[in-house]
Amino acid sequence: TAEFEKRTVDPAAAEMLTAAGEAQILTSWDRYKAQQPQCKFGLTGICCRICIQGPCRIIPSRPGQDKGICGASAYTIVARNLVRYIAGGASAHSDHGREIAYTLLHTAEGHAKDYKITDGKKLIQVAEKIGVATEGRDEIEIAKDVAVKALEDFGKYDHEPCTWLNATIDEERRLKFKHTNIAPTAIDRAIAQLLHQTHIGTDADPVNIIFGGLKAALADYTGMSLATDLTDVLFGTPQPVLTEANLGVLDAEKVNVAVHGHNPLLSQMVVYAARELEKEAVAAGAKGINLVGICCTGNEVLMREGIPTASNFGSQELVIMTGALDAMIMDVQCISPGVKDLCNCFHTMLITTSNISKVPGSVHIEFNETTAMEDAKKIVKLAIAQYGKRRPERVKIPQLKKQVVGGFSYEALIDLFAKINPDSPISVLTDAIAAGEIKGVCAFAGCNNQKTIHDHATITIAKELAKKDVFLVSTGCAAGALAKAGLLSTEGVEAFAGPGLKKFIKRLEEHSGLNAGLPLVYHMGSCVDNSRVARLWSNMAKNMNIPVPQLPFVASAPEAMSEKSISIGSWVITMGIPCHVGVMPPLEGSELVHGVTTKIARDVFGGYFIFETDPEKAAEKLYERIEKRGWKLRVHK
Ligand code: NFS
Ligand code: SF4
Repeated sequence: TAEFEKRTVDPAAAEMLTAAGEAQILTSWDRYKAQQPQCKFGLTGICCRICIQGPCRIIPSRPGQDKGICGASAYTIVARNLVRYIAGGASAHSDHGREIAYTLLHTAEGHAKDYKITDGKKLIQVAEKIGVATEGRDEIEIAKDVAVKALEDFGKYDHEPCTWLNATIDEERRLKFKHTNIAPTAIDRAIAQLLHQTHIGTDADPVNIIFGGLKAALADYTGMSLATDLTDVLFGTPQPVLTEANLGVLDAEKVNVAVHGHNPLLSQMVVYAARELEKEAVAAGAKGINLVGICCTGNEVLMREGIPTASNFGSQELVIMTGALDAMIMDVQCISPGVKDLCNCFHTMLITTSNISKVPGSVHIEFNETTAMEDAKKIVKLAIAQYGKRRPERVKIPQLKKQVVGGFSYEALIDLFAKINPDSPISVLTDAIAAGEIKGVCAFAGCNNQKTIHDHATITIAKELAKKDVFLVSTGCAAGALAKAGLLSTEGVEAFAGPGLKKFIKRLEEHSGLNAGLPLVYHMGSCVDNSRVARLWSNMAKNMNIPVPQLPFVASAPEAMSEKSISIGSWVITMGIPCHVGVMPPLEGSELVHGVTTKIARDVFGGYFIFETDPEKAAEKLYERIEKRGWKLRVHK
């Protein structure tokens, strides 16, 4: 298995890769290899295909080829390519948010009978935050107004910044975004404008293009903030929950169903449907239904329902490789079409549910909010029927899984801190930083990327920073990597926390009143839930009476892959947070653009990108940033 050790550090994935190799089944690891060498023009961002005179590829030293046919310079091309990723990411996140907002609206209007307002307290908090009246009003009325406000953020026509943006940032950032003209007034407008701005012959100024990109990135932030808020209203705000992660969560004796994708409107209904159909699974000869999660919709149901995680993005095909998965239910985003090839090798049924997300050869059951429960049941019944087609001799589940303590929404973290300091919960964290017990906070986010060893960088950096007493939180597929490595469990604290961090966590644990120990890293949810992370740093800064850019808080996307990860990283830096990215995005073709993202951004916003592909060095750089900011704070006290 020496060869496979270089592909992943996840032992269960390694076992399945060996099995795939023996069965000559190709996975994304093989396809990555087949793509080598990847084109240098593309890798460095100097291939332009924005108009069909292209592709234009830039060779700076060759006269005539140092510009595109239209005369676009390398810096224009690199900047345009980069920000178009942001447009893609912001579209994906915010469209997901829009669907949640519509469902809340239709729930309030009585057209989506299977949904309800689960967290009325959160609804009131959100209403107050965005200026919707609550006094003496019905939940339903408030919910309707909140939903309308959310939908207005997509297309309102006044010139005020988006409501969810304005309501969640401090005065210092409000002015900063105003002066740099990057506060979006409507999400859709910011994205459309960015596509316009980067059309051939519109904007050639790389700095202006990047600022247009940042506006769309803040639109991304707006979309995900409202998505998190309204999802909590519909399905409940996550509370600490005990579960497990890795392929060992599959159960050979049960109907195994995976929810894969992003939108909890579907996965949450599947959870309810599976509970109701337990008996039918038993009638089909199974011991019940075992629901597992993949990617961010998995994170959504892990956070709220304790559904175990089977894999993150990188190892999604390998869940099917176990031969024990009866159905994979997908909605939107990050579902590799390659899963269908694996399904063809086994009995697994791939069920698509969204009219914008289909895979040839799979079963399509359109999921509608008006018939949500009915649709979810139909889907789960298909999975139960599929169980009978499983070939037991082909079932091979790696017996590997780790305990996970998840469910740390911002509210759950605050509740935890409140056990120690009920008057000012967040002070528990900021006091520990001021005292030097913990050095600061690092938030892990993002994906897996075949350009890196699966899960390796995320785990390495987390361990290094834990050792140095940095408090760690995580979202997305990074949380999946940490979960599978046992870092979202108390086992992780014993093994990797430095003395200060251990003391801090143990103190929380003593007061927690939970019957499970606390984890090393705090799982804050899916990628849209990076809005929870932003809430954490905003309130820390407020409590410490400093602007966010002075806070010893850093972010890291060690295995960034998707357009969404680029849009998130971009708003993270505008908020004043240094953000490490462990994969080189295509911008080395322009020193100027590279400089803007790593240096100019620092001068303007206080946040900036740190590109570092070596995880050990990345950990050092992140720690250095935390140290420097923490030191300044302590000196000025
Ligand atoms: Ni985030 Fe989640 Fe995973 Fe990356 Fe994809 S699932 S929304 S984009 S790959 S972390
Ligand atoms: Fe080439 Fe300009 Fe067209 Fe890009 S926009 S493909 S650089 S001609």
